[in-house]
Amino acid sequence: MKANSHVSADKIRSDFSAAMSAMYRDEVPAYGTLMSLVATVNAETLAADPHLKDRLEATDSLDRISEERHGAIRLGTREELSMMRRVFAVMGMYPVGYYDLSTAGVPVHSTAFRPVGAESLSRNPFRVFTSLLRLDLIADEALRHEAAEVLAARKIFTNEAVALVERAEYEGGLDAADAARLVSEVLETFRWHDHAIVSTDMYKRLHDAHRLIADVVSFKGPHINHLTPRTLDIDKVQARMPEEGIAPKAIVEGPPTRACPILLRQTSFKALEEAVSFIGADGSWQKGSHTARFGEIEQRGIALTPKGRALYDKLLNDTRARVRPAADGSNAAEYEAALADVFKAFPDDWDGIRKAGLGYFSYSLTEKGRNVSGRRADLETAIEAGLIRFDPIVYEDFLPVSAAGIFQSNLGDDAAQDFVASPNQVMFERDLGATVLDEFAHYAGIQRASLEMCLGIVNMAAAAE
Ligand code: OOG
Ligand code: NI
Repeated sequence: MKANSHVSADKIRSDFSAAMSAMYRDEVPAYGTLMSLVATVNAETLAADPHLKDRLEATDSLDRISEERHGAIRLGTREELSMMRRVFAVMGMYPVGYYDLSTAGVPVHSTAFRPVGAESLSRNPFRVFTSLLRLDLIADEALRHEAAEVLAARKIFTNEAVALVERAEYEGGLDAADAARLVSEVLETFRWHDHAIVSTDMYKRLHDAHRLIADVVSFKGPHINHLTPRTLDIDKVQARMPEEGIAPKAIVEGPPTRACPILLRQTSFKALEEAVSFIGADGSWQKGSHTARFGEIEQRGIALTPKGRALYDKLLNDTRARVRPAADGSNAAEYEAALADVFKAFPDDWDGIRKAGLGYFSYSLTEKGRNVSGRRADLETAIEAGLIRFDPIVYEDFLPVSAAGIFQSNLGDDAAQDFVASPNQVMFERDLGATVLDEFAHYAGIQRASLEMCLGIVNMAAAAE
């Protein structure tokens, strides 16, 4: 097949995220309500701030502002994880970052499959936070074996999906018809199944070990557990959820509201209790329920350097030492006040963040810089002379503490449980069949390349004088 008849990975990803969105809205009506609320608030925010509108018009496509930015799934075996990696690669999504959630009482470790590179991100930024269950963290040996057996017997990908992925790998891409088939075949993997593959009794035992284990092991496939559109005003959406009849989690995860947003703020509505049938002792179906699926929203800010991230982590810990947010929301206002107060220690102007080495920036030449002549300049001189400008690089990844907060509120707030912290990136990468991209190195690389380009041009011009 000629390579030029292949559709781009970006297009397959866009089609896939659109298909997933339609399926999820259909399966979880409250999610559709959240989507409409987000669209309304985004429209209001834009109408109230023409400056914001101009800025977004220049950098993002406005018509896609309220679309999904991410979703999440939880896998059971290494075979599932490595196949998922191959599926996402066809969609231009690659594993970035390693997240150990055992520290937060959740027996999984994770990565984010996402587009890498400004152009792919701007075409469609959809990513999937993908967790792998760690049966090694389950104390009950008998249960561990049973769970492993159930997982080994299930098949989460259709034969057609696997065949299409193999074709894409072999031929370097897919034509339009195959790409469309891949999207619909892969969608099957993420679909909800209201008939479990375990008995009521086993579900209960899995659930008692950890609710998340029951969620991963009991079903035919790794149903998408949430989707997350982008909001321009997360506080407003959080405040208005109850008016729309959906119950938000107690607090917005992540940093406080700021003039210069950092990292990622996110919140969700609580997972819904859904009817599920389990296999009865006599082979008939028994009615029961399961709680897993929810809707989330996110607002992103600047990517932080290791130094900035360490400061963020410290301030978040300090806040939580002062006020521990209660699951029922009873001290949410107090927590928010403490968060805002503690985070005063984090500079809240772009140049302050830059000069303190806390965030990553992309440098570019100004109009004046493009027509530069004269003396050689170092970066600070060139910025002061108005030759070079800097813009924050958006954080495209996730935050383990926030992720744990999201997991926790959606697993039921009584599910908090302690595991010994045991990050195992080596094991994760072996199971994945690839290494994950280091997010810090990646942002640093973008910053460095932009800087070298600018200084190169400024100083080349000076040298030519
Ligand atoms: C994933 C939670 C992580 C986020 O936004 O931090 C996540 C899960 O619940 O499976 O999506
Ligand atoms: Ni999420």
